[in-house]
Amino acid sequence: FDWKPVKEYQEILFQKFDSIARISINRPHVHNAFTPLTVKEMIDAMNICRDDSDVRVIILTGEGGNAFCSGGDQSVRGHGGYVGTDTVPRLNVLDLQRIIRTIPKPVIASVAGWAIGGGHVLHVVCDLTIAAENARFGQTGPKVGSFDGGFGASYLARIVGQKKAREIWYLCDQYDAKDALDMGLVNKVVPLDMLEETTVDWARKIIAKSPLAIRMLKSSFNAELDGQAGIQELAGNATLLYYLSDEAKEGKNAFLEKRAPDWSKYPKFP
Ligand code: 2NE
Repeated sequence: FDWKPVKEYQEILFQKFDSIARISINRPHVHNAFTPLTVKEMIDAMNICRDDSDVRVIILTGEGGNAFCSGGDQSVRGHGGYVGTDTVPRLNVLDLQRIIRTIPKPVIASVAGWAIGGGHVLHVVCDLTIAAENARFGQTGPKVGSFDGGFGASYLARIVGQKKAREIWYLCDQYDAKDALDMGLVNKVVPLDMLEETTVDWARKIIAKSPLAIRMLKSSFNAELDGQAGIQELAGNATLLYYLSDEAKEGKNAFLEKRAPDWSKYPKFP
């Protein structure tokens, strides 16, 4: 595929091709563990994707073929979080999770090799996951002195069920691609050399659908689970649609023209 760089970063690649954005962690020497900078760069790329109306689907992946992401880089884990050059301890991957969750475009995790720890949670929060046959999944938190009780626990439990989610966290076992498919943790398993092609194929199938319908569906799936924040997201989309209507424009125009709005001409539905 003719991926074209969108912006240069230190720890990720950010490319685009045919309305598909590709954000890839580029730290294969540590199985694509993330630092605060990796996460900051991913957030920046996601924000660019949000504003770029030509981007319809985002692929999240990792360089090298051996790892999607191995979670937080333990070598920069300090007192209270992961520490970057600014010396501030952070858990900014939680901000990234929320952006993946709420960006009004589908995010597909394309997983080759390890998706472990905080890296596993990243694929969990993506809308869809395509796994290569060499993919291996699991949480390590309780082994290395960490845990993610947010989407990493509650949304995981929504996907695989309470018993399985507790098993994944309490035992910290590793699961291969077939195990993951069997428990509904991934959507499809393909040979490694078909991973990118299949992921792009799925992205293209989504792109062929109504953008607003896909946007409304993503926020609707979230709304059921995300409480007030989920309702806000869905309601924001309702407001967007309302702003497109003549009825809403009449309200604004009447205010600016200092007259009473005339709602009589707009259709009322049963
Ligand atoms: C992923 C796994 C099981 C792979 O094992 P293996 O044997 O195939 O590879 P190896 O030799 O362990 O890893 C290759 C190199 O990558 C580094 C290793 O230290 C090693 O470096 P060298 O010895 O060659 O110099 N590496 C791998 N993962 C790393 C990491 N996360 N941080 C720093 N360096 C890493 C095995 O590597 C493994 O278990 N990795 C650790 C997974 C892990 O525990 N991640 C953190 C979980 S906590 C978290 O992510 C988190 C959270 O819970 C809450 C909020 C935010 C983050």
